[in-house]
Amino acid sequence: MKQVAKNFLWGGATAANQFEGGYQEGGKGLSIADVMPGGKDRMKIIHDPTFDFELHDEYTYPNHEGIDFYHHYKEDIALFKEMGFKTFRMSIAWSRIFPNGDELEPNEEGLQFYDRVIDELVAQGIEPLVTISHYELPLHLATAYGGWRDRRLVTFFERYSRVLFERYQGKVKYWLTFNEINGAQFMPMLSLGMAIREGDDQLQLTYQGLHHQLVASALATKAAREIDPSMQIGCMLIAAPVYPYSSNPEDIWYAHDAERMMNFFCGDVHVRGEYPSFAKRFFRENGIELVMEDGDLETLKAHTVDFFSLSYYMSRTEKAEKTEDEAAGNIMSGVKNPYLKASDWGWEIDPMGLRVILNKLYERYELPLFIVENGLGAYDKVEADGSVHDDYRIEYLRDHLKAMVEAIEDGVDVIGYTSWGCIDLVSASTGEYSKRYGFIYVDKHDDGSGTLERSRKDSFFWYQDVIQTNGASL
Ligand code: BGP
Repeated sequence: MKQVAKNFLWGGATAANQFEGGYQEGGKGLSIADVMPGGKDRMKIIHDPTFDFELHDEYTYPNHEGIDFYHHYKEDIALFKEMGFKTFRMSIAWSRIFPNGDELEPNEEGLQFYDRVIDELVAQGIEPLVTISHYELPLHLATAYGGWRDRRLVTFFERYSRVLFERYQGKVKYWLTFNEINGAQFMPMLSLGMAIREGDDQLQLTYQGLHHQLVASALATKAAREIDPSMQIGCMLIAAPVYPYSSNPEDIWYAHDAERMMNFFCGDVHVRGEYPSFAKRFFRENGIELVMEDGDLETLKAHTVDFFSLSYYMSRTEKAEKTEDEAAGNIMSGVKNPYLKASDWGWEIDPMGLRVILNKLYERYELPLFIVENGLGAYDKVEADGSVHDDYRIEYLRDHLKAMVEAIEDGVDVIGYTSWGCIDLVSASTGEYSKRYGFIYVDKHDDGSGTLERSRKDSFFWYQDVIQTNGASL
């Protein structure tokens, strides 16, 4: 039986804005996630760069309550422990620590909440894996500064990161700077907190904003090394192989170009410390001129990441000449792949794609890889006795974990796996509760009803077994 390394980091992943709730407790300010409505307009708004970042009476806001981890954290961590988690990926809500984002001093009450959570994890022997920014920019930075278009956010982010590193040194070893940083290329509004106004050059501003984030990430990495050199800082990208639809050389080139723009554009800056040549050509041909400060290029070069983390949900298939027949993807879409089935939300299921992209990333970067998101969003049915028979989720996860094990056999250094939404939470793209990923069911529904009671799905026991046998039971 194939197993993974003894110290492999099995666990689950979450993001503050999608599960904490308590959106105005403990002095927290509003974040951009707090103005994302639930319901059918969510997806439209995420892709609408002209969004106004305001609360509207006609909408509901599921992120305000999430699943109330804010008050249930002890119970939830106990369940993670019961499953055998070695690690737990969480994010810190920037607006709990700096309610407006631009203050000089942090909000002590916000820090105390994370003290409690992190201390509880450490007490339970679970290694915290912390994302510093996961689609939850303080709202004030979006409305008063225009989000990451403004260079001053680099300083605010660095200040915020330093506060976290100082507070949690000795307790948190693994850090991720920006969740899915390459998401900026597909949905600048959510990733960069940046609305596009009349007269704006969207492409220029997107890559300028991304440059600011990349510099901010490098400066945070520098800060971590100054404060506690044993910290491990990772980048985090949405990763996917991009397949050519056919053997037509035009399709092959198109897919190759799309693949490197998606995976290696930010990856190269994070790992190699420089913009790749294809990025420079892209800038040239699209009239993009990055405004840099003296020392930016040196900063990027000097403070590269220790490991590479990724989310993987699906592969992408591209053809040079597109038909109407498009697949609905996770923030990026290609054409439908005739060999793949899709989830209820149209996300194509492709375990082999995980093996492919892990190999590609490792061959290029030779850094430890950490899969920090993967999973199946599905409708669950609760039986009369309270059980949830989620064999579809087990099948998805088993197939992906098997592909991961194959990649490890190929020689890829994968150090951990945290399944996305290990406890049911609010979907980022649809704002639904009913798009569930968890091993733990939470009684909370799209109309806002529910007791918030937690219960174990079949997948809970399955994953417990996988962890206990260190992958041998797969
Ligand atoms: C990733 C995000 C997560 C998460 C996940 C699943 O892109 O980092 O925040 O939500 O996708 O997506 P969704 O919630 O839209 O199903």
